[in-house]
Amino acid sequence: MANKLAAGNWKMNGTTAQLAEIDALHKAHPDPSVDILICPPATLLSRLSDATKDSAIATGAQDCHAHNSGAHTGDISAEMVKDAGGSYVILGHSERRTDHGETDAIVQAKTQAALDAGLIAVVCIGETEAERDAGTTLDVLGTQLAGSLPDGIDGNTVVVAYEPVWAIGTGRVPTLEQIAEAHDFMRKTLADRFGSAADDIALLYGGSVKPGNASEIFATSNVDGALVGGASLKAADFTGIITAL
Ligand code: G2H
Repeated sequence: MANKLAAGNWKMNGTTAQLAEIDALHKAHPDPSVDILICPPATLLSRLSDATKDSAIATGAQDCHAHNSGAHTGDISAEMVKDAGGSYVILGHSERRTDHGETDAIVQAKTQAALDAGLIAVVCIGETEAERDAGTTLDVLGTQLAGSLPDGIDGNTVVVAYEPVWAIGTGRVPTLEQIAEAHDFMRKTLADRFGSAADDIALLYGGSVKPGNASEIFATSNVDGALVGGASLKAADFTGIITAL
């Protein structure tokens, strides 16, 4: 298995002043055995990539279009992410699925575009609170995995993030048993479809990860890292999470 991955998703937060947190992150000398990724708003990707290019911190976008170019006002393509210095792209985040009506088929097409451009796709899945209450969590995760991932992927091209929708930005975190159940299910589902190529696909947990809960989450079965929103905005918090990995 590759290094653990600490991925920061800045969401729609940060203007140029936010780049100071990267200086602070560099100065904190985070654990070199942990891969670090920051996905800022698209407006900061080029500058952030320049600021991190001689460091171990990778950068990425929070979305890309399924096409490389064309009349798609407001969108950016995977090639543009790559050109701006990014090496990853988050796809299918629940906020994209909810706010922009992204279906599994759209996420799959975007993932294929990302792979074609040479990016690593961080594909997000997760159940709503109603789905968990109805006892359909694993069915939902299975459907999202089947529909969102293209054929032919492996650990060099895709990372999967489990983000229960009800845990995102809420401060609520699943029990360790619930996280383990979801991650064990994802590992088996990926192995059933992709065989040994899936062995190295990193499985991230995301949803209200903080320095104070990171250690126990990272010690959970089949958790290979975290996708972190709010706590990635401050270098001190993010360093605390990296240190816990
Ligand atoms: C889940 C996560 C980052 P937060 O969306 O993807 O955000 O850590 O703020 O819950």
